[in-house]
Amino acid sequence: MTGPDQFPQFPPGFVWGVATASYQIEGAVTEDGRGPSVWDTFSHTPGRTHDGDTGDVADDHYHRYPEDLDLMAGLGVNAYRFSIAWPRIQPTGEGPVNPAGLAFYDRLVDAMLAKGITPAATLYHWDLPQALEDKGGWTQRDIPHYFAEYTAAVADKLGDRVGLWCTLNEPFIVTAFGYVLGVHAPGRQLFTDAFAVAHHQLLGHGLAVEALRAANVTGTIGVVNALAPVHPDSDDPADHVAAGILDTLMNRTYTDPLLLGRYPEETPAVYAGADLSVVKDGDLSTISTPIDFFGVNFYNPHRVRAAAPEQFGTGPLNFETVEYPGVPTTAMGWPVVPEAFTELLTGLHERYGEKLPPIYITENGAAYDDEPGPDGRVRDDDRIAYLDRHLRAVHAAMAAGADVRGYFCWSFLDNFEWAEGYQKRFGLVRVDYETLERTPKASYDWYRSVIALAAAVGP
Ligand code: GBH
Repeated sequence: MTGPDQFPQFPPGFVWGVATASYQIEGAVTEDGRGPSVWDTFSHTPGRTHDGDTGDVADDHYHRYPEDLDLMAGLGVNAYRFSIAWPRIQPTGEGPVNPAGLAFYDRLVDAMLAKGITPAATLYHWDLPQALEDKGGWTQRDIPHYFAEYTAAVADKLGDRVGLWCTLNEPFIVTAFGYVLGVHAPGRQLFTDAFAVAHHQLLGHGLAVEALRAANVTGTIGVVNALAPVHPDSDDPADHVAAGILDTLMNRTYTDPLLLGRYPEETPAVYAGADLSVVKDGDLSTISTPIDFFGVNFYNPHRVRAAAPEQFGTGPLNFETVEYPGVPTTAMGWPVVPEAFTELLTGLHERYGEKLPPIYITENGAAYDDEPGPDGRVRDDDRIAYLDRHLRAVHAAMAAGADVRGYFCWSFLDNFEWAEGYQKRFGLVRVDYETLERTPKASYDWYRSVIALAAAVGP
């Protein structure tokens, strides 16, 4: 593995950051008037998460954020992507704001700014107020309107200090994992309503952009998608068709309406049984309201082949995923294919051309089975190699013309990895879940030297 001294040069002003999300790190779930979210309900339902883990305490970041920001400052990052818990701001998702909830993020943002760290706030990283799920959640058209009201309340308080606003995190994962497969909160297994879940999230994004613009926020505005190239397993045309189905299902059904103002022609077939009447006049122009940046989360590509149609979630999907031959995997079992990151970024450029705003890599990282040595130190060479190779892949895409402005490593701290609980660790900093003690891993030092090197050459 190459050391940071041989690292490719990123342009002056490139943003170096780390990312987290509220329910994964905060804990303090009943404090200062926070209401329950779908993740409280889901994680407290027996059998839903690994070992029954919940976010009740998580990293206790709600109380330990000063220490966390000290560690972040030590890393030298110039931005921090965190998320705001909607049920702290509005315990039932509607109505008057809870001042104590807003005050937490007010303190957090000021503490970041005092350290020269730009706040990058995500408004929705999956913790929907449970009261809104009780009304039907994202299947319902009033949820996007509640989301816009919540956004306006946050913008009113933080609009003068947040540098980057991310409306939604990964709407496809919410649709697929939360409402179709049922492996994430709210744990529903819908069929024909899956498309409504996708559409209403996208509409919520558009209305939130309008609310942020109306509030005259000083920061830039974007949305975050989990994107992945889909590769056919062979040259067989049927495998190419299969790859197209998954590409439409997970990527283009989200990126096309956001950037082109229309759904792909194939969306109704892929979201079989979709009730397209949920798309009302004007929705697509709201959804495609111009944004300032496009957030991309990348973990791994997918390889698929044609398969006999199986009634699965959204409909009869004629594909199955297969393994990448000869490729290492992370502790999640996800294949490590950095070239696909370059392909993804240059592919976005090709498909969307001048409709594509500048890109931020809002998440990229890996889980490994970290074992601390006798000195308590985690020597996570595998994570360093993953990050090294993926940053080089981003650089290669930039050399080929992709307009990437920054990179946020997932994740700053080990945290509650959703259905996988605390077993899977993505952090640059280790968390001991008995003592909640934080210990930087070798990857923390590595990332610090990458950032320091970039700072030494620019601006
Ligand atoms: C992100 O989601 C989330 O934003 C974040 O909260 C989370 O902690 C983090 O990633 C790590 O999981 O079919 O085996 O190839 C990532 C969504 C969905 C991306 C599954 C990778 C590959 C599964 N992921 N996907 S596989």
